[in-house]
This record gives sequence, structure tokens and C-alpha cells, in this order.
Amino acid sequence: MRLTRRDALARVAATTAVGGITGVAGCTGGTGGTTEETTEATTATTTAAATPTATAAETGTGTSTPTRGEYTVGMYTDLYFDPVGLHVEPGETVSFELVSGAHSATAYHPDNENAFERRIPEGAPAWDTGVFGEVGAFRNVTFETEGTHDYYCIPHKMVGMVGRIVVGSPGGPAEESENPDFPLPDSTRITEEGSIAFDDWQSEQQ
Ligand SMILES: [Cu+2]
Repeated sequence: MRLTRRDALARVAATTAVGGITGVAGCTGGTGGTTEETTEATTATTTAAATPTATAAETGTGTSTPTRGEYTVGMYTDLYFDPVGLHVEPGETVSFELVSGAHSATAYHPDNENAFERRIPEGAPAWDTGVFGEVGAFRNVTFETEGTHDYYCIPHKMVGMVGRIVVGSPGGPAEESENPDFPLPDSTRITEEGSIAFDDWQSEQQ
């Protein structure tokens, strides 16, 4: 099927996670599930490393250009999110970056298109980046509600483009059943390991 390409692609998550990026929460107003848009210069995407200049300059300036979150999840034309499993703490922000193709990162919440069921904790907002296709662009989601957040790509849900973010400790309806669209890593493992690369997860499924 489609999830076969395993050659190395840019590991944006790793490069940004170790960058020590801080101070992002204040830019999002503290409202849970807030999404932001940005259109970074496409020239910046030719390098595998995240663009540090996009983060440091904005602090305290009050500009409307969002900074990157503490973590980045890449969205790939081969129809996966990477890392597929990620642990964050409440109040932290994940930047969903368009690496290739056109995708969304959309919470399993009945208010979202084609979600069909809730797989995020009670009280969590129906977060959704919307579908976007500008390579190098990212959209931020700040997670305030503790528990397990399963999400999907609207156009590719039916072919198993899904991911999981554990905020604080695992919990909520996602813990009560297997993801209906594609197997996801166990939340306890995500919490322990912090991040699970898609390549590693895929190889374990074979
Ligand atoms: Cu997609």
C-alpha cells in the first residue's frame, strides 16, 4: 500500500525539539486549541533544519507572525505524520509543518469534518489546522487539555493518515478503543519515549 517509502526525509521534529525554543505560549493567548497560520518564505524549506531566525526575532515584538512551537510534526505527501506519536505538556505548542502534499491536522471531534467520533478528552476544543498546501508553512496548535489527542488528515483519513499527541498523562476516549483508521502507538509508550518516528512505527507493523 502507500506507506512504503522509508528513505530518510527531513527530521524536522528532532531538529526543532532540541533547539530550546521557548516563550511561545504567550503568543497564542492561552486559549486551548488555538490555531495560527504562517507562510514562511519558501526558500527556507530547502534546508532540512528548521529556521531558527523565524523564532528568535518575534519574541515580545507583538508582530502577527507566529513563532514555532516547542515541537514540529511534519506532514508528508506519502500520507503520514512524523513523528506519529508525540508527548507534550499542557500549554505547549505543536507546529504542524507542510513538508509535501496538502494536508490537515484535525482532531477527532464530532464538530470536525469526517471525524465521526470523539477521540480527544472531554472539554478539549475541536482543534483543526484546516487543509493547507504551502510547502514550508506551519500552523500552530496549543494543547491545554490533558489526555490523549488522536487526529487525522481530512483528505487522507480514509487511507490511514493519523497521529497521536499525549498531553501530560494519557486519558480520554482514545484510550478506550483502537484508532479506527490506522494503528497508533500506545499512549504510555509515547509518554515514556517522548516521540515516536513514523519510520520506526511503520517497521514494527510489518
Ligand atoms: Cu493528508
